Amino acid sequence: MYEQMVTARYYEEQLQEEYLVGKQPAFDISAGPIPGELHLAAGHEASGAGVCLHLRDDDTVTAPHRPHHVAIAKGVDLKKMTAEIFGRKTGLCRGKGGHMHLFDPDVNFACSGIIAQGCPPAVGAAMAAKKRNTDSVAVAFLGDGAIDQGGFLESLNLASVHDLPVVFVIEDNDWAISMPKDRVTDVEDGSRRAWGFDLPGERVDSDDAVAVAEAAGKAIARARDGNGPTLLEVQVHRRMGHFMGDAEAYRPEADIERAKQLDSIERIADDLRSHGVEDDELDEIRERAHERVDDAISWAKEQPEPSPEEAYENVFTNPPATAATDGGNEGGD
Ligand SMILES: Cc1ncc(C[n+]2csc(CCOP(=O)(O)OP(=O)(O)O)c2C)c(N)n1
Ligand SMILES: [Mg+2]
Repeated sequence: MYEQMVTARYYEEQLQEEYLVGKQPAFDISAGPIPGELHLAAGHEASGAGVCLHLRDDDTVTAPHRPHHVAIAKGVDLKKMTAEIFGRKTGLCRGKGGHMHLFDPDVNFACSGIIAQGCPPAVGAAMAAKKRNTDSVAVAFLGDGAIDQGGFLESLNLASVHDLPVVFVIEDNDWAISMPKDRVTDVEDGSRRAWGFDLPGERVDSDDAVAVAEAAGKAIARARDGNGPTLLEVQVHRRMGHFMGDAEAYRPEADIERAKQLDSIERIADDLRSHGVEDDELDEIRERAHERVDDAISWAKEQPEPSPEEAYENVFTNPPATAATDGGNEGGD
């Protein structure tokens, strides 16, 4: 878990630098090597590492718009994922998805920028696993801002009534963009949503990867053993703005400071030390993680960009009639 967590943190620190290239002084979201939005998950690492520790490649994971820590812990190909984020042709989705739309069929991972969108497909994957008589499970990650969405609530119901092997993991970072949680819901503990669907619900009230791993271990074993779904909520903290370029004028300084102090990585490192792991060993793990990230980023930056003609391949539309060229598709519908 420590290795996954330091990989994710360092990965995002590097992406942060790359992202800012060419975007300043006046913030231009489309400029630079990483065009578009970028939502960093620094401060969420305990949740991805603690849950995915129990998963196999054939288990399915869906994540929301803040996906990197989960993707890394699930074992998504780091090179192809980075190429995707840089919009390169060899990326997971040929450079068309970007950082919110990563899809890796080798490890059954997908994410989406639409809030709560990952819940119905996770239920579908769980239903498929059950019908095929396998012991694969599915996990849907979502944010606290998604717990009032219909897609989530309907997924809980379907999972419950069909006893499906699926676990829902709410990452509660107290914020949905600039909206504090208590202004949009009266349910302080999101795992209580489970009660209305006759499911077990549990909240892990700290950024503690070991506590997450314990709660997730029980929930995933329950799903794998054919005993149905569970809803977990994990307290995490958003160390950054909602996305890169967010000035966070709405956020009290003390809250930003608090998020930085509650560092799950420091916490797990202290845990490991108290169990006799030497600093040298931790350094070795960190160095190995950094090397892997540096390799992935330099590989991705050398990859070719897709050609403009490829824009209409593998999508559900044809080029507009005005864009038709010789031998091209004259559709427009
Ligand atoms: C269905 C839908 N509504 C609104 C948005 C715009 N939006 C993007 S992120 C976000 C807030 C998400 O908050 P939360 O689920 O708590 O995740 P966090 O960003 O805190 O990790 C919203 C409303 C969206 N992407 N999809
Ligand atoms: Mg949130």
